[in-house]
Amino acid sequence: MELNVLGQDEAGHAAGGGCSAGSCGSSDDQLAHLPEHIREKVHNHPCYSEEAHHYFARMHVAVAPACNIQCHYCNRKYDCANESRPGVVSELLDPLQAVKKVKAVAATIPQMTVLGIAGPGDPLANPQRTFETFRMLSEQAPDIKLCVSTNGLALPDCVDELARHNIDHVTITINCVDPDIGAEIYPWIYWNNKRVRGRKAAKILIERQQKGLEMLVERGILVKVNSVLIPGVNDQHLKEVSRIVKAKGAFLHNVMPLIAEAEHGTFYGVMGQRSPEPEELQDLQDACAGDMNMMRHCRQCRADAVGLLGEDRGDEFTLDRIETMDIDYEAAMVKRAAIHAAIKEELDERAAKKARLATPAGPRLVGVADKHHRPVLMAVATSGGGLVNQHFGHAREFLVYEASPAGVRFIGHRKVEQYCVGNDSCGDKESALSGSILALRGCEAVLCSKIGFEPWGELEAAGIQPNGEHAMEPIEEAVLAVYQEMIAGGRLDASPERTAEQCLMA
Ligand code: CLF
Ligand code: SF4
Repeated sequence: MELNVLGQDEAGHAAGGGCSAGSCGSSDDQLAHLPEHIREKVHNHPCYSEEAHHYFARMHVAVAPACNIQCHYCNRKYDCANESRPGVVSELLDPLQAVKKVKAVAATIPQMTVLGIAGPGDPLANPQRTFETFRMLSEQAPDIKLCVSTNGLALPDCVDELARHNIDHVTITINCVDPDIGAEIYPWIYWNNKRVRGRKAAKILIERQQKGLEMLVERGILVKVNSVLIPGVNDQHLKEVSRIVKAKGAFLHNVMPLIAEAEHGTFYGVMGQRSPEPEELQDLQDACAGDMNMMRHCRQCRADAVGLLGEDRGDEFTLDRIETMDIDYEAAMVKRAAIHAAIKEELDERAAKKARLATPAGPRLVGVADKHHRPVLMAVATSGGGLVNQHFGHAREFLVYEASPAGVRFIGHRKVEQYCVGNDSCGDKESALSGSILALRGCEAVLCSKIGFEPWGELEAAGIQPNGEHAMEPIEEAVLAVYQEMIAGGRLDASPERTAEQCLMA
């Protein structure tokens, strides 16, 4: 079957998945200033480059069951396909099974560029299984980038081994740099064959994380820092974390919301610790953004996630299914290289177009409005490729963009229950729609390829204007166009002496 750059067949069915896109701290514009060798490392990594995550997929293999610390937000389960959060997997794999699965996925989803090991425990607390997997993959599938995510406790002991296997993307989860705060997040660590508790444990962990970060930066390995935003625990403190990790050379900071539900059985879930509201997360990300590049498109993937960020195609690659697949990886690499080249061409074209639009001679993408026009949040339904290309009823998440006189920027995503699930159960539909309206609070428009009469009316009544006029257009251009329409329609707080047309030409 012929695949286009999105891995879609001629009928438009998403062989590469049904996810989404957005703009994060490492969007195309922010990559432009980077040295060539760094751009080369991040341009097709869906987590390190916002632009890349419109096109490229990642996968995780769950080869690392054990952990050497306990976090109050974690409860590792092995058989819960309905949960989507770090630490949860359906099948634990040994290294041989993992390599087979990676090759099967890479051959089926050619835009999968990155293999990450992220659990369900800590990869570096399982060094034999983790490095055996990396070793085999670097030999058998050299076209795949290798990536690892760790709590950092064992990191200083593993940096040389990571460098040996050409692993040039490492994520360290750093929730604090203050042991008193750490003692509220980590009840214990396992250190030198002993369980260490409280402040002393947190102090050791923090020192190991910071040392590991410094060692990786020294070796030129790109480091992303993940931090879990825990309201009332480290919310005020994370700006300091951001400042310090940036000063030490971390490439990107990813502040993620705490997931704490009683049914997950975590300490925080059971104790009723609340998760942050989207506005709290955005405010903190904005506050940290002054210090460093922020990632805003993280989907808090499962430890066995497969596909574009936000989608999970793991069911297509269960152990029994991959056993039946006959993979010719040499041939797959040829096809993968062709698709990667086509994606690169498309990305270059988009970047060139964006640059043209930003010149004084053309209509400007930024600075389109009078400074008196207030910012507007808009939700977008997309199935990838950076386009407004998804039916409202098919969306499982919406991307949220802010349009303002300063331009268009990605804010984050909001998960929803799919409205159209192929049955006529009005009760289900009603509750899915009211859930979506609640999730989209604060947004004034929702852009999608199509939308039914019924949800249209209810969204409008809730103050969210549905818009299907920009189907198949690039997201940022569509958001900008709707913002301009709002200005022209007098819906924003415009300066009375200037028309929208004048603002656009300004
Ligand atoms: Fe996986 Fe993490 Fe590598 Fe990405 S995920 S190990 S850096 S390949 Fe990405 Fe998923 Fe967020 Fe992680 S969206 S949870 S940041
Ligand atoms: Fe769970 Fe990861 Fe924390 Fe270990 S480091 S307890 S696996 S969240």
